[in-house]
Amino acid sequence: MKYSIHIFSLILCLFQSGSLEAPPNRRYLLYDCNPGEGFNLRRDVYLRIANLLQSIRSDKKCKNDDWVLVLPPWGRIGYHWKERGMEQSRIKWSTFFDVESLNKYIPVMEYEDYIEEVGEPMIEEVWYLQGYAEGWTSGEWVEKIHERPCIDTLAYESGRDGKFRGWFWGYEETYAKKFKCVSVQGMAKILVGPLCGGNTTAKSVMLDRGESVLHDMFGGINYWKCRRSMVFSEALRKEADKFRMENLDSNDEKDKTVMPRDWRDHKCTEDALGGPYIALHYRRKDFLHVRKEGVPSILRVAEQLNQLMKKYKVKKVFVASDGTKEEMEELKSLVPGMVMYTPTKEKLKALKMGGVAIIDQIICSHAKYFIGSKESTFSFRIQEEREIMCFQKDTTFNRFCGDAETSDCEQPTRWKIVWKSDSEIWD
Ligand SMILES: Nc1nc2c(ncn2[C@@H]2O[C@H](COP(=O)(O)OP(=O)(O)OP(=O)(O)O)[C@@H](O)[C@H]2O)c(=O)[nH]1
Ligand SMILES: *[C@@H]1O[C@H](CO)[C@@H](O)[C@H](O)[C@H]1NC(C)=O
Repeated sequence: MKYSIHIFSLILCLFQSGSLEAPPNRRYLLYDCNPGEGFNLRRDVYLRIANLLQSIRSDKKCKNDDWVLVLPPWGRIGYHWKERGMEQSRIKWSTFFDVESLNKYIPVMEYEDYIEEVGEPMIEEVWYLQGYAEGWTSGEWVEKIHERPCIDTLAYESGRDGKFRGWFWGYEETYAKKFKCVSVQGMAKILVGPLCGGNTTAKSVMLDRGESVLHDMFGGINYWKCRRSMVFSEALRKEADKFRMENLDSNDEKDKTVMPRDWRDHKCTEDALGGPYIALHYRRKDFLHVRKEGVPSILRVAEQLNQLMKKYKVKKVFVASDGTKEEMEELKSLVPGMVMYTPTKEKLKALKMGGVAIIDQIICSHAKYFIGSKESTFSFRIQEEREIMCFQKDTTFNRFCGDAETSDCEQPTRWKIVWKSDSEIWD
């Protein structure tokens, strides 16, 4: 009796450790971005590539293939995630996002599951997306795509074994069998033809510099469907909710921001109210140099925050910022009602830069009134989150004017959600 149980669990074990069975017509789309791109722009590139996958899956030429998107692990991306002494590589998407929710829009998988399914850390082809060496020749913008010689120095090198090595998210064993440069000018959809039998029969293709292609339809139905599927991970939502509850007297029932378990079931039937606080995303650091005119001084911000708190009859203002400790202390001295999310060292290590950024974004997105920073993708993502939760436009698309600007400076524009069906938009 005892024996048979052991043998049984041994067999089970063998089954579980062997590589997972993939359907025979499975094909994998992988992608990455320029290492300099930050977290919030990368979230935008996900939408473009996810919708490319969606187009591939609904294209007749590809109907015999079962394409899946492999999620590029997070790491020390951009200029901001380089914190010393913090382990930040090979971070799974599930650390930040609810992968089950992503899967309700298109099939996705984590990179490590890909390796397991394929049986080795190998990608058949890497296509390095680039522009055209000659630029725009005719002056007229036309969509085009061609295999071309590489313009930049190679980011991938082939070794004596004929394998291409490069940056694969810190997975040093990973290699590619083939590498080429592809000049492209156009929307993501332009890749459907070449990927669907036109130029390759490879089972796995990675598009590097994925940010080179544009949205098929910015703000269209698929843009928003895909955006809504990017639900944050449960752990991060819980942490943010706990903070709202304990520090801002805010919870979803009271604030009318309850979201269904399945994002596909959500509709805007009434406006969200938000918690009894206003929120500010105050982007500083490099913006103090590169976007100087759009960044208001601490003094000016303090004045306006105090006015807004009166106007909205609240005692608290939540501030998310990449400013220094000194800058934030100065602001706090002028705005006593100011609250920030400041994790302990240990917690920061566990959450990583991305987790803290998301928690800040969740708290900002639940405020009664939100003010962002000019041209910050970090602020854009908060505005989208509020659009999705059915906040009124004028509580969401705001920014403070820079000190040298007039007080009627241009405000951010709204990205309107379209709830209609695809065909109605295209007709
Ligand atoms: N926690 C937190 N981090 C922030 C905040 N503002 C900026 N950051 C950090 O700085 C980075 C800057 O934004 P990124 O999204 O990386 O870069 P980006 O896409 O160029 O965004 P912008 O430069 O804001 O347009 C974020 O990823 C965060 O790590 C903030 O309010 N809170
Ligand atoms: C696809 O193949 C055609 C014909 O060989 C070639 O002209 C074109 O540049 C290729 N495109 C891509 C994206 O590889």
